Amino acid sequence: MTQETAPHIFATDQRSHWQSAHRGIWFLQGSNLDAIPTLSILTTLWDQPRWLEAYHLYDDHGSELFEAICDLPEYYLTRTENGILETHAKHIIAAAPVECIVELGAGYSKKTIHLLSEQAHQRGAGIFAPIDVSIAGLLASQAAAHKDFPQIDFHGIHARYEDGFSAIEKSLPTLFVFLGSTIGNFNQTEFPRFFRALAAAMGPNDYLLLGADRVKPVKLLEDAYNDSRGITAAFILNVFRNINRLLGGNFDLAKMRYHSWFNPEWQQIEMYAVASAAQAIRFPEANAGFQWLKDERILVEISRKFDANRLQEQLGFFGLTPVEHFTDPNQWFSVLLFRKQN
Ligand code: AVJ
Repeated sequence: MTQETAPHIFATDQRSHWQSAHRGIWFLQGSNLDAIPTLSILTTLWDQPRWLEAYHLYDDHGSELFEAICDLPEYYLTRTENGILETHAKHIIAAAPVECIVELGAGYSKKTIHLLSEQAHQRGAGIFAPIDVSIAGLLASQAAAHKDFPQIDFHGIHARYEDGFSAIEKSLPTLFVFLGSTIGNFNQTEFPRFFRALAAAMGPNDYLLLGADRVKPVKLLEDAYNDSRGITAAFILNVFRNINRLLGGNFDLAKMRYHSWFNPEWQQIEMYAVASAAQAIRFPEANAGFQWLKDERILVEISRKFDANRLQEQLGFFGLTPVEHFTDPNQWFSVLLFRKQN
């Protein structure tokens, strides 16, 4: 363990709780990110309908499959959002006079590079602090950022989003960045909880840049989540391999299939695993089990689609004022800039 002192990106009363395991990578003392999430998995699997938290999709193989999804011709999201940021990064950074960029989710994506590059160009200095539960992702971002932006200070935050953003010093002018329409994964309970916590963590000089996928013709939406190469299906069903590994379960991937559709009332893509034959699911280590009946569905992931204006109004109730709305020529995706109300 290196004896580095936690930097001033952390609030004074938080600083003593953050330690570095690798130079420039910080973690919260006592938070165990490696604990096996047995209860979180079992409680949702016993719910009706049975469902899973999207979080479990991203083991190593799942993360690779998601990278492959981003390159699919049908998956317009990544490409479209990247185009918006490439076109407007200059304007975004000019409109948000900050010292620090905190990104929720690591990755050293093309999208982030547009922002960092403008920060370096317009201000000649800055801090980049990605928050992620993957240490490998943070180390990769760190190596790349050091090389490309030596004038930008890197502080990786190895934590859950909420633990990470709540620790940021409120008087440090910060742009929080949450891209990729990851907010689409939040259900009706998680969504307000997340924004309440984020808004409470933001100081009076802070901004939020949010990527949100929009409602659009159903065919475009459904194709994006049911690609012809079957990569989305593999990504969704892989969660059961991960759960077998984490909990010693016996899900049989050969006896399930992928099904997804756009639910028009809830304005969300719902991604299911459907049992193609009955399976007796057992978790011997937890002394638990259930019958997964033929044709019964487990909801593995949702991806909500948004109306940009309504989303702006809704976030207003959390004290976030819309500053700018950036979109693509088709209006398929929105990148929204908000300012925290004083
Ligand atoms: C990472 C949540 C933005 O909802 O589009 C892609 C995940 N799942 N294809 C999305 C996903 C299946 C993705 N997000």
